[in-house]
Amino acid sequence: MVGRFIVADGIEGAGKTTQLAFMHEYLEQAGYSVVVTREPGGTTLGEEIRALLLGHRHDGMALTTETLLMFAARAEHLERVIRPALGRGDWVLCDRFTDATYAYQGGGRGLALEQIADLETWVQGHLRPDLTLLFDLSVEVGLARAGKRSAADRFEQEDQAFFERVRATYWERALQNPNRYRIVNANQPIEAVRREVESILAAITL
Ligand code: Z5A
Repeated sequence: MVGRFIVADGIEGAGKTTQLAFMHEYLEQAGYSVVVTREPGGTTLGEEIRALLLGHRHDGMALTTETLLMFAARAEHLERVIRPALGRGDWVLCDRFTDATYAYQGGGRGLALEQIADLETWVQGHLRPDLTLLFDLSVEVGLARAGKRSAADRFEQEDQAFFERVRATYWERALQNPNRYRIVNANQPIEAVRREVESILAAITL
């Protein structure tokens, strides 16, 4: 069996984590062996890097440092989790991946996209997701959903303009790679989003 690498991405509060749980259930019921993971994180070292990236101990961290830490966590994740799972024929469902680096460090913070592309090639070689579900919704709704949770992390404290740039960058990438992306309207009730996601999964598991 050939494994597939599927990523859920989008702005803050888009409902990725909620929908990944449904995707996991759907694929397991269809008989696939599934690994669910996330970025930054997914390994012991990656989760420690995540704490450095999201916490406030290093507010004002240089953009280069932030980007390299994202890719350091990703290198570990690829080596220990993603490549071995795909090698076994498992399906990998990942909450965020390199599109988030383009969107947040590139679009949001202004790092040149070519520099991110260089790191992507170095760390990933030819590996890219087979499919990326972009959960799209207005920044206002996303921030309102996320705001109902715990205190803001280092990314969540950014302003609306930052998240508008992040969202625009996801859209640009999706439009440039239409074969790899499916845009999901995340501005609907959970059950309606779930139905859209299930129809995408049904089409690729035929
Ligand atoms: N980051 C980066 O900068 N560069 C990178 O390369 C990578 C990441 C990989 C952590 O990501 C941060 O890392 C992220 C970008 C940065 N920061 N930001 N912003 P994360 O994915 O762990 O954190 P997150 O985006 O903050 O996740 P999130 O807010 O938890 O979003 P979500 O997973 O998309 O949403 P959710 O947890 O499923 O739902 C949020 C709430 O909304 C929850 O109460 C749900 O019950 C509710 N919800 C969900 N769907 C709906 C619908 N349809 N209607 C109403 N309410 C809903």
